[in-house]
Amino acid sequence: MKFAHSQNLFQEASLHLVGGVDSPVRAFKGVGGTPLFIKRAKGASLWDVDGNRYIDYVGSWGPMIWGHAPLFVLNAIRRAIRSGTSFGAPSEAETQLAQWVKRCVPSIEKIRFVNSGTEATMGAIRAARGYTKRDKIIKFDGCYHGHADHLLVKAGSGAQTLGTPDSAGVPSALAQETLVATYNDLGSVAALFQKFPGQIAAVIVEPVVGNMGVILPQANFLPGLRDLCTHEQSVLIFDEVMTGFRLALGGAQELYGVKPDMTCLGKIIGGGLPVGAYGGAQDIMSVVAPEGPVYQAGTLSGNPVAMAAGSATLKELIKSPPYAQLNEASSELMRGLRDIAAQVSIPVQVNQVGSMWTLFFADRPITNAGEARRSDTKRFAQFFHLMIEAGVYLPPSQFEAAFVSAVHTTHEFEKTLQRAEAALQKLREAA
Ligand code: KE4
Repeated sequence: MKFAHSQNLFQEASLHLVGGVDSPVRAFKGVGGTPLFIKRAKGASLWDVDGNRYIDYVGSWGPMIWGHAPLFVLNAIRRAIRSGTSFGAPSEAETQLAQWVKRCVPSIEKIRFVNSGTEATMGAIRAARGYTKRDKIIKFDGCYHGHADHLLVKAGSGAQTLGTPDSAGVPSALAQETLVATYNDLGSVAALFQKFPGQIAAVIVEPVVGNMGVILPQANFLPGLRDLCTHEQSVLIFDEVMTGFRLALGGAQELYGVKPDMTCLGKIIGGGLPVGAYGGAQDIMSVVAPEGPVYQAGTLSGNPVAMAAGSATLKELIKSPPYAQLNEASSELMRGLRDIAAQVSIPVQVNQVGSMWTLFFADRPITNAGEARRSDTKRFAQFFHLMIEAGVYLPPSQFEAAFVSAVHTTHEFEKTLQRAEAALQKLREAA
């Protein structure tokens, strides 16, 4: 494969955009080499500017559950855009998307749309702090909730990839209000509640971690968080920006049967356009302006075009839920990857929930961030580039989730496994 045009474009981009990108993880720092510039995407495929075609398992980091550019979303955008692009005033489209979300996520009684997952978690935490009149929050080592100052503490995803889980530029006075526990370790959470009684506004968690690679909640973990927050009168916030509408219509809270007090959403609910949302129990959400004293605003929040894309996406998920098929197809792919790695005696851990998965180059189970950090990121980088050369586009970091869409076919899975086998064999030979 040739990548000359991507290389030229990256050189030019780097003169104008910080690091040549608009989001750090895209810069391939976690795997080395030059990022690919994508020309177009359709279904399960991407084409880069050099004309190379890839089976895409990034799906724009989660939104593309129906694959790229599904006609029903493009048509919804076309219809909406004829009436204008933004009004900065209420539109029926916002109420429609709110109704679709509430129909699928019953724990959400009131919702606020914003423009990103970061804004969603920022809003949720400010509401929780306003509601409880407490300042401290608990997050989990390795979880990523966007780039708000108080959440860039032991953060996963791009922050972990770049080795900056505790970002520069975050005042220590602020970071001190963020307490860090260990995912899947209820004792670490109870200890913080014991140490700071009556001071913790909220616990925010990725119910299934996607931002250290995929890490599954152990049996008692989410119910245990629910009990602790109820007992301590702290707000339990599920950050379902990635898992919302990905794992089930009702997200991880439906899959695991645990009801949070607040939920953050993003990615899929925008159908590929910028939409985030936070919502929850009426009495908590009533603290948010203009009903209450917690301020949060946004010029393009509830944008009618983005709302139309989100509604078209959710309507199709409600009409034809793809989850059983996604689970079966993804499990099949995971079985294939495990078998191939075993055949070539390369130790891997394959973590998967539904259509979210990660192949860790590690010889022991990965159940928290510390264990994920022990993965062989060098070997992951080698595998990543071998798969790129073979036309398979994986997330450019060991600490990210890969995604299967509802339009990936058996043919693509077969090609993926053939190419993974060749790549893993090369790694074995090079060992
Ligand atoms: P955005 O601000 O990027 O829309 O959402 C932040 C966010 C919040 N919560 C969770 C669970 C998330 O996964 C994210 C964003 N995910 C990353 C990928 N792991 C976005 C990709 C990027 O940073 O470029």
